[in-house]
Amino acid sequence: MVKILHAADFHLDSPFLNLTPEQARSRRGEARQSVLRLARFANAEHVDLVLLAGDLFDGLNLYRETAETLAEALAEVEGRVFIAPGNHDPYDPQGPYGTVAWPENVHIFKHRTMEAVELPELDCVVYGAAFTEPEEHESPLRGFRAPEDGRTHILVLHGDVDGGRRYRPIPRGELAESGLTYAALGHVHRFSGIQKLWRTWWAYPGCPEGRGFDECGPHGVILGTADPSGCDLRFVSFARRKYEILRLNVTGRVPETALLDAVEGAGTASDVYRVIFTGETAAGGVDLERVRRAAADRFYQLELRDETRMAEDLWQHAGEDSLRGLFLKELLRRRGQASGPEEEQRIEQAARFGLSALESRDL
Ligand SMILES: [Mn+2]
Repeated sequence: MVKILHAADFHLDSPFLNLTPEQARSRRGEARQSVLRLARFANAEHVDLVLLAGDLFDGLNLYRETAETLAEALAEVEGRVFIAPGNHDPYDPQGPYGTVAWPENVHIFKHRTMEAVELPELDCVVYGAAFTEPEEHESPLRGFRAPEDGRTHILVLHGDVDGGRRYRPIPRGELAESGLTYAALGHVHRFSGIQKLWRTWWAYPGCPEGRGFDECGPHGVILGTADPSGCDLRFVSFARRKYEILRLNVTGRVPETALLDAVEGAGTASDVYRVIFTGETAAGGVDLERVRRAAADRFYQLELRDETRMAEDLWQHAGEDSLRGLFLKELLRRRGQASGPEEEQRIEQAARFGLSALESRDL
């Protein structure tokens, strides 16, 4: 039985979206730290093999210290480490995989064709291949078949199970016929679930940290055991910060109270939140600055959006014999002829600005 930890798509030195430049810099530092955290976690779990399925670096023009930090962190791993470079960090003799002094326990796959590393002490063979260019159109699994010899056969590979041809297509049929015990894949940024095709288990762990609102929810790594008779694997949440999008209907509620109630006890201080207010509000809409003052310290970063509609009863003043009535009547007419939701939204905005202006003049 082999104990494994499978991770991928660190994308170290990513630009990080939706953060201030200082926060982005600090997050790049955290990302490097998280590799050290991963190494220590592997040791605490007595892992034999750490399988890193590519895109560890976001690009090859990375900060040199990032690759060195990764090498130092991986040197702490008591088990063996296997790296299969991906489309963002293809193997290049002049690049970080070729030039940094990687510790002895780290094996980096360097070729686009399949290579096998035998580990007799574990009764195990680890296979892998690298991207050597930003695109690879061939599957190294074509015609591949691991022998049925009572050993555990593990693959580490960056590629695309259900995608197009550009980033190394991995046909499901080839996985099913591979005879592999486990295929530790990388490329897809969201945990795939632990999958099985015929006798071969496979999974994408996703990236261990979300990097933007397109990578919301839990992120982590895969931990467990592999054995010729099967695998016992589970997802372990590992992200230090989560990205979340919260839609909050504030009809009849004070927006900052609604927000504080919604996250009460949720431990959001490390998380990046986008809060979208919906529902109906008074003419002025949501006072986002006031919400920010009341709630910003509950989050690492808080982004606020007002997508509320003006309360329907405000439009009822459209019948009045007053400047406000005439103004609303004209906007109602235009709203009736609006070409789509975008124009309706603009008319809504116009009504809000107009009404606040008129109200403050006390007509
Ligand atoms: Mn990729």
